[in-house]
Amino acid sequence: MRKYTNELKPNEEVEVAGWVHEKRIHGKLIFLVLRDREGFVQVTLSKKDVDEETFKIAKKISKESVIKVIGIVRNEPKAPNGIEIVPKKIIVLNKAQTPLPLDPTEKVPANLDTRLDNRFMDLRRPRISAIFKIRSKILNIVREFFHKRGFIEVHTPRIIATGSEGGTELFALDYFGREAFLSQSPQLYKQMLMASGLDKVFEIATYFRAEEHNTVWHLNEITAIDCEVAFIDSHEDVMKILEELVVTVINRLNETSKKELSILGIDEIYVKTPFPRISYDKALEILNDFGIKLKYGEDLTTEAEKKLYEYFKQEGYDIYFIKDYPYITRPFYTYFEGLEDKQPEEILEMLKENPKIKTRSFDLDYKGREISSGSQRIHIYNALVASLKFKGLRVESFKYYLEAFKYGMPPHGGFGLGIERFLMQLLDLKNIREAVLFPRDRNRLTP
Ligand code: AMO
Repeated sequence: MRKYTNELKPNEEVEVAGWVHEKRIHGKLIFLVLRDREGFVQVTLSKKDVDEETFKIAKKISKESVIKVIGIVRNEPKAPNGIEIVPKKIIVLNKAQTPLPLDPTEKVPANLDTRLDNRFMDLRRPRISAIFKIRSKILNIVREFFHKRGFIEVHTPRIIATGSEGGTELFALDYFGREAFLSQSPQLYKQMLMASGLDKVFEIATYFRAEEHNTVWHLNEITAIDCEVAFIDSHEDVMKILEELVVTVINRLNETSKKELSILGIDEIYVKTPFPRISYDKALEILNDFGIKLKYGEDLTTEAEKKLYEYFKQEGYDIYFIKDYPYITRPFYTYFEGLEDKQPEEILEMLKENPKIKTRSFDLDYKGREISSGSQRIHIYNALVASLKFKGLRVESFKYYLEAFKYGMPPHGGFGLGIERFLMQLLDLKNIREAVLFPRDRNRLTP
């Protein structure tokens, strides 16, 4: 049975398999360093211990070739992890060509583009694979978190007929002669499910965003954690779930991913709770004091977000909520006060008079970047129709969605938390592309 390099004990006969990370020849001695998913082990061949054939194989083998080694584990204080394998047999499973496109030992540095072009090879670097082990762990913790609280995991369509987050960010496609789009969010579906009685749902979903931005902070294909909960009193209930989720992820990572975090140079991820909650109005006041003047109703700029982080950092907070945004900065489905028992025309009038009316919405910022947004949603049919009209959207296109609001839709709310942005801030990655195996941005369609 094959063992990983972190499972080896002295004096056992073992079989290990992996890549030739390093090869050093010193006359009658050859050292191979075999690398597998879990680490490294030195394979030591001395002419007097191994047969001629095995010695020849080791001498000839190119770096990054895939090999299987059968041999005895020995204590060796001089070896990197205190043990070595004296091989009985080395089998070359596949020879690597030379020269290599990238150096997995990281002795030769490579820029991000070269690394992403050769991602399969880049991932052989322990520092890089650690990011994805942590990503997998996060998803596990998230699933556990939601299941424990009675949420149901769902999957909503990725091919959709109408967008939810604003018309300019959709990738169009031909769906048997009809216009369709790649989903930019499960928003409309998770809301419709609130009328189904499923009550509390979550989804780990891929979003497609046809955004033109080409920054270290934007992707065109992302994965996010979405949740939706019925029978809430306000957006505060949703913020509480989001805060608990983020804190749980951080605490559990600190407990269970020590090895991967330490490979990335992180001792412990820091989180101070409870997360502060400030209103959009208050954020504008703080920014004003910092000399940043935003027009009321304008979204926070990158510079403004950075300044706000400076403000919270003084108190030791890395993560904080900004809430109660004005209506004009939020999507059409966001709840605001005073919608009960009104005709669509009355609500339209209300919005025209005050388009900056406060909504029950929030963003969660982590070290100066938005990682999640959410809100209580409008659950009243007439109000939703008015809001669609006010935002200049065609009510007809949302007919299938609006139906769910006619026959018993409870008050509800939820959030979307981008995994890549979360991971980027958690691990202090410089570029969001580091947090995706095969990123999709404006220029990158392969690999
Ligand atoms: P929003 O559009 O804010 O909200 O998206 C939710 C979260 O998804 C991530 N995200 C992105 N990450 C990288 N690159 C992008 N281009 C990108 N766009 C979004 C962010 C963001 O916070 N339906 C609402 C959520 C809700 O209210 O439930 C929505 O989609 O982390």
